[in-house]
Amino acid sequence: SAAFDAHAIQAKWQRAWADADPFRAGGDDDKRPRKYVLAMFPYPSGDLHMGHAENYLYSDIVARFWRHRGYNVLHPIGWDSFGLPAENAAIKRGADPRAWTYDNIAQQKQSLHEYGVSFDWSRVLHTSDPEYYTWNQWLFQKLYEKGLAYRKESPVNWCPHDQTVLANEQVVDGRCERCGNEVVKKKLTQWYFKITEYADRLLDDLNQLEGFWPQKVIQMQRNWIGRSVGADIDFEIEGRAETVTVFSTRPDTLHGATFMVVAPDSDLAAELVADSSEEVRTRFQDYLQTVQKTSEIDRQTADRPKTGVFLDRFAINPINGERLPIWAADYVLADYGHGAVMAVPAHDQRDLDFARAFDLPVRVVVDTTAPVTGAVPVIELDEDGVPVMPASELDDLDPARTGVALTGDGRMINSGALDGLSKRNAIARAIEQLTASGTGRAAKTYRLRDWLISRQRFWGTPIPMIHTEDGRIVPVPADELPVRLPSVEGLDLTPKGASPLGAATDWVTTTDPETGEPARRDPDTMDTFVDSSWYFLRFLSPNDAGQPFAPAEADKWGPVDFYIGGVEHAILHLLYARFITKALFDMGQVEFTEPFSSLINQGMVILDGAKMSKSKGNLVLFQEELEQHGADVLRVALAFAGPVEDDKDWADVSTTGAAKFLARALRVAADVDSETDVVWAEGDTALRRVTHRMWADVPGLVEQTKFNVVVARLMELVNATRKVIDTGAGASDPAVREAAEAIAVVLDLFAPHTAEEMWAMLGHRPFVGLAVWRQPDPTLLVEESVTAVVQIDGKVRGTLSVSAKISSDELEALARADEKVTRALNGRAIARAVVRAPKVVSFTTA
Ligand code: ANZ
Repeated sequence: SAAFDAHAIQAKWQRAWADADPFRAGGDDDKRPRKYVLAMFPYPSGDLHMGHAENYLYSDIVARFWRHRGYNVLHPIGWDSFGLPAENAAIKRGADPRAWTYDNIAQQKQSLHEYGVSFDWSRVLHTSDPEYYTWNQWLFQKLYEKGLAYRKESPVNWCPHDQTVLANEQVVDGRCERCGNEVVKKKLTQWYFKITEYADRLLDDLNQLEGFWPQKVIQMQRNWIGRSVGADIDFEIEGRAETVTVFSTRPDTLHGATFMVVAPDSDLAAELVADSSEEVRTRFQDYLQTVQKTSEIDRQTADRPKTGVFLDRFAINPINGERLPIWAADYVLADYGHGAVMAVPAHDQRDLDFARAFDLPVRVVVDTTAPVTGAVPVIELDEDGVPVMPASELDDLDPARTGVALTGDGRMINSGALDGLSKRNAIARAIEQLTASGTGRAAKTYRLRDWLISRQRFWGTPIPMIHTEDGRIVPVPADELPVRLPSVEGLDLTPKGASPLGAATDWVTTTDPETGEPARRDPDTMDTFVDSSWYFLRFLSPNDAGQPFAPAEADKWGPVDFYIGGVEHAILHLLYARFITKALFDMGQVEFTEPFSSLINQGMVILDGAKMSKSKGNLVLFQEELEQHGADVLRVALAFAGPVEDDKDWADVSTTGAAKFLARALRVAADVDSETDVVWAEGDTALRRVTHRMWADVPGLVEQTKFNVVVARLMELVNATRKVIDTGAGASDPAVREAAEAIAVVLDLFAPHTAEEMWAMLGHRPFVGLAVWRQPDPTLLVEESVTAVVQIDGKVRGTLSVSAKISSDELEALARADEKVTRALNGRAIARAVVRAPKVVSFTTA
């Protein structure tokens, strides 16, 4: 009998796998169909954690499943090994970020080996290897050639104390989250990738991911891209030659515009105020200073008190020639639309709040109480020809008094030729009018911003560009790539707002490739999201020294069939990868436009209802759990803990239960006489039914990632087998061997070491990981059936053999279609049917 020694079994089979390499993806001579299974690659900050344990377990289940189903599976692993944590750790300890990174990678590799994940270890990549990042540089230059990589000056968050740029998320209440100092906006010239050029495609192609990606992720991407459809409208400005254009989703409300608002931190505001009085300019400058300390996130918060400054300038409404005062206020953002809005306080809440704060007029132009469908209501006019509002209802809703903007649909009023139209028609008509008069046009605006990719940091891919003395910026010649990172020795990595690479004199000094004159390398490094935007392609030919990936391999393997990772990557990584894939498609490098055909977000592993974190001291350490329980117990316990997408509370995860189950499974295999011949189609029928039901159901369950249900089915089968061994026909019953083999193959998805051990005990040669899935015997799958009686006018005219679970509708349909019944009816119509599933159908004829 088998004592369950998890660690011994584990070590034995890991050695065998290392020797035979059974999980390496097949090459061109492999004629099996292909599947590309990928889990988001880890960042090497310290040891792996329980989130990784989940992530790589799930991808492994899927990879192993497809191998059993006869597929040539690619399941690679690599490391996302550039980035700030390495640099910060190095600064803290005065060490080399390289050493820290590669030590951690070695530790993580070891853990994943011990975890028994069926990776193709021949394809490992690290993004911090020059062999990898040289292709980031290639990609950068390709995008540059296409005009998709460019430099521009724009305001970014700047902490004067830490001397560094901060992400929006790192600014809390206007202060640096690290040191608490006030953050300012600073104009810096940075490199960008022009992701906005792909906004429409990134949005529209989400439709083809419906049903294959989590709905939540699709929605988050839609919101992030944030396409708005409306019009650009040009306003003349008194005393200024150029017009000011505003973007509006509601050109229908143009008659309700009562003032204009510009973003205080826009160039436009500065220009408008330049000719104003000293007093106005001072007030504006004071205001601007406060605004620059406010984060963009706060500025977009709806219910903040409204602040602003009148600029003493006026715009002219193109539709009715009205004079609109121009204000600067921080609820208008400099980099959205055109940084200016026509304010329609009656129908826009932010404008209304502002109008009420500064006593500006409010004019209702949409009667939201009027029905939108049906005939256009007759609008009553008073003696001056002004429409009379249905006082009783609309007056009650007066936004100036209630403080609630009327944002709903209705009929236009106070709007000249637009009067009586519904919102949709009025928008169309207004755009027509604007277009005809040359003062506006249909337009779209996006929330999506271009991707700022330069970082003033050391541990990243050097940007492969050269700044010449005469101010040109030219690519490093292709044959000089990669631009390698210099040694860290002698460099001070503490953030000083400029890249530490700028101080690496020997490194930064180069020559102008055209003139041979002295020049400087670009000292910035790339955002590490560039590295991860295309890594799934590098896995296809990871050792290719001549190109980033072999396009022929991409045709064969791409796109990724199954991608799994945390929901924290819902926007950035996935959006960037989608963008780069489309850019590569346009360059003719790949033949698909979406990188990941299906996506799953696994839940988090929490402890006692709380997210685990180092600072809370509630970390469950992967390596410790691995050492304590062994891989298979950990894997089964996690897989059984709940649905993939749900958070799992480690306090509820039963490693004891998993260990008992594995010992029971192993004991079943030990009890089977390995000498007896396999005689299929014989033995205990009840047990055979359970076995074949499992064969039949598991594929669907795995494809729906209901892994916990599969474990439950395995437990059921182990118990059923045990029962036959102990109290039924005994261990020599062929149905017992059949069940034991089924258990081994399916258990391989979850507990591959135990499964290999069982397989060997059953007298098979390795590896169970490559054993084929058996086709279920259909005769063993038929559900329990019952006999239903069909009566016509009280007489039994037929019987039907149906499933015990049949619905009344189905049963009635079957009865109506039955040949005997039709013959008995002989053309008479059925006036009434009474159905009591699954037993009786009773028809009454007229
Ligand atoms: C007039 C109007 C009337 C508007 C109305 C709305 C309702 P979304 O849908 O988010 O794209 N807007 C335009 N540029 C802006 C900026 N830089 N900062 C802040 N707000 C800006 O919002 C589009 C609407 O937001 C635009 O339509 C504009 O206000 C405002 F009853 O124009 B609207």
